[in-house]
Amino acid sequence: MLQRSFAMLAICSTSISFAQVEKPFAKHEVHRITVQTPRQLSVVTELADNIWSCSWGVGPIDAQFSPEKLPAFLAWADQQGLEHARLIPDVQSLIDAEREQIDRARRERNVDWFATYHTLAEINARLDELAANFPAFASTFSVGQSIEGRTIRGIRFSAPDQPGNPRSARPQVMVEGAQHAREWISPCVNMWVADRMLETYATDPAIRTVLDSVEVIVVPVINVDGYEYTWIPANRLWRKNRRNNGNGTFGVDLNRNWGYQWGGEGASTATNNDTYRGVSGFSEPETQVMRDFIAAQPRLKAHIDFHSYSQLILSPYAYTAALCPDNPLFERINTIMKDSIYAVHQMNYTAGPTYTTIYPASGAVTDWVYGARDVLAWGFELRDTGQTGFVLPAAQIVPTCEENFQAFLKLCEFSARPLWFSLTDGSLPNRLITGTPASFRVSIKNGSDALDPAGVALETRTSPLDPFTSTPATVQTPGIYAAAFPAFPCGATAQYRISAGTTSGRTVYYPEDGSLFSVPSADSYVTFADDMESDRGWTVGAAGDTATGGLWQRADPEPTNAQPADDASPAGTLCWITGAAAGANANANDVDGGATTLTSPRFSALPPPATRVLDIRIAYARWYSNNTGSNTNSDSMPVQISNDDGATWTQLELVTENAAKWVRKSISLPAGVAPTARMRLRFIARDTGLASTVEAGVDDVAVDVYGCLRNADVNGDGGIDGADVETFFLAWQDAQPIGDFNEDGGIDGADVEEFFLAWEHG
Ligand code: 0X9
Ligand code: ZN
Repeated sequence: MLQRSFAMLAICSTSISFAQVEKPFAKHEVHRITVQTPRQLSVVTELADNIWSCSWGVGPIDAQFSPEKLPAFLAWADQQGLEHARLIPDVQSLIDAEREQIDRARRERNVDWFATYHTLAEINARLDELAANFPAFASTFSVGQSIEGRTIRGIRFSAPDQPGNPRSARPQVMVEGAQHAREWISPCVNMWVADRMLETYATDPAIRTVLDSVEVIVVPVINVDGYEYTWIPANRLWRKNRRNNGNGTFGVDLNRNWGYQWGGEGASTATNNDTYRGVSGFSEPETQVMRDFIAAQPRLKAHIDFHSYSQLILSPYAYTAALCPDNPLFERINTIMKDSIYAVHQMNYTAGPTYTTIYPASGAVTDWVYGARDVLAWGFELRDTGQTGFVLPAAQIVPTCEENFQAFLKLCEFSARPLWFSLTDGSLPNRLITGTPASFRVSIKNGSDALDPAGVALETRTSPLDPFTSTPATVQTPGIYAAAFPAFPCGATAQYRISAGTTSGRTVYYPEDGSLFSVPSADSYVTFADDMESDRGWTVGAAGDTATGGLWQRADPEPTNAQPADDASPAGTLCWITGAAAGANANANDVDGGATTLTSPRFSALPPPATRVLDIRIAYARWYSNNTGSNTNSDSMPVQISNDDGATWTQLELVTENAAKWVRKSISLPAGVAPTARMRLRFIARDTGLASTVEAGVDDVAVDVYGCLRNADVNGDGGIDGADVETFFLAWQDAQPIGDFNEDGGIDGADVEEFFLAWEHG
């Protein structure tokens, strides 16, 4: 065995045999620690040998400890009552296994390029090979030089010119990777993008469509010096570039060095820190040449910066919690990409704005690409979720590439669209209320074409047989267009779409796939509404309640990290809350010792007479928190409805979501619960089993019956008159279907009563 490894060393001089080097990370453990205070965060940073997740705040953080440093950490964590779990028992064994796998793959011939990890030289050789194999499609380029003088290289490719479709007019999509040296899976995914698109263009119609419509630009390794450095096993976990900071420390975090909002939150001024931002924005040659390269791409529409690990899809901004102007568009594409990843290997990637989804980070590439260049930009965190972290086993290279390639393809499809539509309100209207004006708002951003702002309209119809009615849309705020829905008869379902003209004379539609949105129209009857500003007769306490603290009270809540600072209503201050006072900490006035039940006063959910009910909705705003302190997520809050004054209850939902905000729910009355005039709603906040921090709130309860007055025009002649009375009574006597006017399955006196009520209404 030893001999064999010496033999390998002789053949393959660039490889460093794992047997020859020391084992600097032997028995190093990685722990996930949930830090609760900034002080705890800085203690963890001091006690750890290396931070794996460069988090700048409270919450989970992954940190590596040597056997020498581990005992001090464990003792301190116990003393602080800090939650922590061991993710990796021995970092060295992962690195050793990785090295053995690389050596093995090199010994075997004809192994797939993606079966193992590759050096910078191998990556560059593969770029040249691809360009040589597909000269009509691909060419390599040099971005510029690193601080140690290495060349940052890339490849660009698209289908050759076609009639009316020259390459020079196609939108561009860019991917890049390895700003962070140790995140080895990142270059793999970049290389997969180039490899798969070029190799399968001829045989895969989906790839053909994409490469006929966009140009792809790939820069697999930005931090060339750092990447090369990590191929020495003892440096495997290096993150930054290799700048000599002149004080004995090395490296600037390239993803903190981009010059848009540089120097803000989530970056360090300390040269030895893994998130050291550099002396100024774009102080590093690597970010300078990348900046100039990106700025020189005239039709760049979308950009992905690949990192690892955590399985995240991160949209701007990273430097602030404020949502970026195109957040609705990002959310739409985030969901499309997330779903396309999941479809491949059922892997969950969490998507959202960077600041809130991972942590604050200023000087990140995505903020510059989006903020300074107005190009849609993402940071992806690839596999895994901490089981192996940066040292992802080679067996996961292909599946990771496969799933992220699908997200990339979706982004290419999106980039090729003439205009980008998204819902400014996050979702479609789920109902139009007759007599209440409603408008549809949509955000439109230029994609590969440009919008003609005068040419935006809402097109509606109620039947496929009808022509569309067009209502012009007007600009609300830049990029956001609104158009009023015309009036629809109660019970009709409106079908609609947005049409938009482009400056090049095209008309494009949203939905883009030729389908239509639809929304039912109904009358609305609010039978109960309470914003909790006055005492409407809610009661606290029910049989079985044993809570000893944190009982429900109607109050203005005091903020903690588990409890809101305000009620939910736009106007007003009061809500129902478990233990309104903040106390010494979040755990001081939460629910303790069992359940506390909040029960509504009696209310009606009955429709007005002669109404055909389409839906009955129970709406409320709720707060729930069970993810601070110890034994997180060990509790839940049932929300239940009764139609017999509280004798029996049916569950509407079991709340476990720690949303950290008020969540508005609107839930249909379950089919098995008939509406009565003796309805009640209740919320059971509880701390059961393991003691944990539970805070709950309720506000803005409303009960809405949606329906339409039954149509007394039973003979269908368009008028409501004596002839309808005659038709109804004949049908009623003969037990014909029309006689069951209230549609309850029987023909009886109630039908007569409802018919006359409806008839009188006209
Ligand atoms: O801290 C970072 O730079 C990234 N996480 S990592 O663990 N790979 O270091 C996240 C930053 C978000 N990425 C981009 N905005 N590009
Ligand atoms: Zn990274």
